[in-house]
Amino acid sequence: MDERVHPEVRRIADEIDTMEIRGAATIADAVARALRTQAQESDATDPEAFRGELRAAARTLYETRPTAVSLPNALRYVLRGMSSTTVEGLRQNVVESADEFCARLDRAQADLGHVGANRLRDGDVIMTHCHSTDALACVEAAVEQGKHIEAIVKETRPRNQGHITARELHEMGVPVTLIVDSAARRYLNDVDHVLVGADAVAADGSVINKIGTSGLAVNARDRGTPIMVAAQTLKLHPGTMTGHTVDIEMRDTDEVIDDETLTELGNPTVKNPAFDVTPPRYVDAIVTERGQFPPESIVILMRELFGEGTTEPWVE
Ligand code: RUB
Repeated sequence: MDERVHPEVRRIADEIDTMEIRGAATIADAVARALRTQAQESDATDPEAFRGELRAAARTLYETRPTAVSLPNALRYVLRGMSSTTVEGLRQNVVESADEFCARLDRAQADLGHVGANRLRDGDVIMTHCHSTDALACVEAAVEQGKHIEAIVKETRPRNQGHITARELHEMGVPVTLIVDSAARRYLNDVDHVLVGADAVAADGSVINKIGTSGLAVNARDRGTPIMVAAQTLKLHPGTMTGHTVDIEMRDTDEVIDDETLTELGNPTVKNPAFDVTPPRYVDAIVTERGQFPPESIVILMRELFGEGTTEPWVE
């Protein structure tokens, strides 16, 4: 562990690792705030030492979870704000960039919510997978417009993030039916939209989201149920424009089964991928704060936002 990294930054990195802080947008917000803390608490005496500390903090945060591109996108946004030639100036740069990033994130989610709400009609039933603040922003905006929305919520094994979704929908006044993941196809006939979030969106329009999203999308397409992905532009993966693939996180097997049961079963191999890739042909619309896009045309927005790729700012 790099000694230059502030204990508060390490604590946030640990909480991302253990998923106390989770979900792509929430992770992005947390890492921007962590860099802010590193800058505020830094006792570096020269600009190069200050920059080195910030890069070390960014690397620690970067190495927590590999799939949500919002994490490196947030680090990039904050670090690229460092333009001053003095320590005090750099500190100010980081604080301002981090604050601006978090404010933009909140605004983008609210704007995206209104775009997504326009796809939902009064009386619609949605089916959700995992817990996505971008997806829930669409439901919240629809409810605020006076629409009655009901939800069928998949529990989302192994970590049951569907429980968080169920609670938050209940708090919005949305009637919830909770189902086990394998019951999704059974209930798709009762559903007007599948509504999910994204950890990353690739240049070809593929959507990387919680494991099980792709199976749900294939089933939904088979039943003719539209699939809507709520993903603010922070989820667009710039590296995929130049052929990089998205790393799918493999998590501990103890999330799936405890050691005692595993032994009883004769120690089978257990695999626990956290995310999967839904090809663009199974997605009807990607809803962003900049409007809604058919997945195949998301690359146009990516070119506009990112231009040509550059090296990551936390690389020395
Ligand atoms: C969370 C997940 C969410 C996306 C989008 O996975 O897959 O659908 O991160 O969330 P995990 P948001 O629980 O493993 O982090 O819309 O809040 O960014």
